[in-house]
Amino acid sequence: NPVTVRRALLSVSDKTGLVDLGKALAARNVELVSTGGTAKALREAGLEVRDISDLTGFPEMMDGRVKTLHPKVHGGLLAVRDDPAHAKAMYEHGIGAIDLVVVNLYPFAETVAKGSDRDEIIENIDIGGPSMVRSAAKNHAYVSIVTDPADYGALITELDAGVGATGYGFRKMLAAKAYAATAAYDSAISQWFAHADQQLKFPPRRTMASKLVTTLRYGENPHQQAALYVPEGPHAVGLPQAEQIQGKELSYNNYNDANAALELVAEFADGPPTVVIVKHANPCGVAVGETLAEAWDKALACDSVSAFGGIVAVNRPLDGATAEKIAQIFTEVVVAPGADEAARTIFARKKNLRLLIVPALPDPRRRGVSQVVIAGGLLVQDRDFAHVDPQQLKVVTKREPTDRELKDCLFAWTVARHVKSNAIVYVKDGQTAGIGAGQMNRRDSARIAAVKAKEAADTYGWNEPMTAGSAVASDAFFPFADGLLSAAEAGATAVIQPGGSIRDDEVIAAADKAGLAMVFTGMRHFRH
Ligand code: 93A
Repeated sequence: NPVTVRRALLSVSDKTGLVDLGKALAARNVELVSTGGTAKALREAGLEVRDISDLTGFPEMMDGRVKTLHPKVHGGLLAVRDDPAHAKAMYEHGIGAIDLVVVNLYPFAETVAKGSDRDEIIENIDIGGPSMVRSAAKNHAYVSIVTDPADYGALITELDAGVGATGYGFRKMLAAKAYAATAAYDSAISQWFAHADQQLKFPPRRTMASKLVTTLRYGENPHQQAALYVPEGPHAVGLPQAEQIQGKELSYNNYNDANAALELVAEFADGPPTVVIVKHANPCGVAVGETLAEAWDKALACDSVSAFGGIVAVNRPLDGATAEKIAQIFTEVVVAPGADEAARTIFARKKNLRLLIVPALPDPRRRGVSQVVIAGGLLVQDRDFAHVDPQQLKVVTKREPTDRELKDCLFAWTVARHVKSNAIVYVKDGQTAGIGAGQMNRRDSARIAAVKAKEAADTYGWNEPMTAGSAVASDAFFPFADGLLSAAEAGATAVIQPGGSIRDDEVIAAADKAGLAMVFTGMRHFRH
């Protein structure tokens, strides 16, 4: 059922493409109604606009907090037009139908990201915008709701095809997109609330004061002295708070590697049984399974050569079956949030294996600072606490990832942020299939990961490497198509990466040509 668009309500924070859209609508005899800033921008371009306050009979008030929250707006959006009772209510209360809503919301995430203070962040929680979006989307039987400036062109095309009217399929597609937008918006707000209290004043006037816990046998090399400290203020729990059940004293490298394993496995705190194997601070196998024992087998299969002498972390108390499997290869350290009697008994046979029980897994989203000593100074930064909201992923290819691909993409993305740059991580069915770490160019990382996957296939006698049909993550954008193409060659069918290269178009075209599904995260996770 086509609906002719006679009146449009425009209220946008991001004014990209607004004037062109306003002109196109005006040329199609659509009445434009707008809120303050939007009306101003349209008027300055010479367009005729009706103020929202004229429509509601109320001024915009309370610093703009109440602009469109009014029955004349929401009645106009929500009325079921062919319901006589609704039509009567519209008539009695002087409510006019609104056929099109163009809204994008106060830039909440951007306000947080630029380090604004609490008041400004709160002020950027949009209430009226999402309300209109949700009203219009609910009533998509009659109303078109556009929330993304990228859809302005499609809207005009639709209007022209329908001689001034939109079709049901188009409105329904827009409504689905609208609810995804408000869901992502609220999710960003709720994430901020979860972490607002931990927000640090940056930069700190002084760097963390710490107290000595213990000296270590030596540092990264035997000729270096070393010691372990804990911060004096509030801090996360981790290895310094762990109980060592057995094994030799931890070395400097053990701490560094075990911490890498612990911080990665903590990403899966709420997930299924997960095992991480680390070597030289890089993961060489990560997997989830029905049981920890199954996850161990899957993690080991990624790179069983590197796993020798590795550091293992798990996301739940260790059981005997898993301990038995771990004990079959030489393992330096095992970190777990618990271990049952059977596991302890099995490990007791391995005198040198260090077993550490941590009181809890550290929160990967906690705020904090990281610091690096440079000649003559100290580089201090926020720890990399930010996590991409899966709802904010942007599909950039013609093909959308399947559910399975998307799941593997997110898994690969989580692992990749814990791999030294340049990081390339292949994942298939909740199991790393190949990891390329620490190379000076991205293509080499992609190649190394593929070579390792081939070696694993040879070791296990598989017909094809696990990279066939995998998802691949890249910690930073592909600057050229070559890295992506070598991933496709290795058999990857889905890609997750930040995007943002000046050659994105080239990379997307290459992905389309290879039939890949690709999503952009908009967030980079370098780790050096
Ligand atoms: O402060 S609000 O939550 N209260 C409202 O009633 C309201 N109506 C629209 N925010 C509201 N908006 C938002 O204002 C829109 O979502 C849009 O982002 C922005 C546009 O304001 P302006 O046209 O003044 O630039």
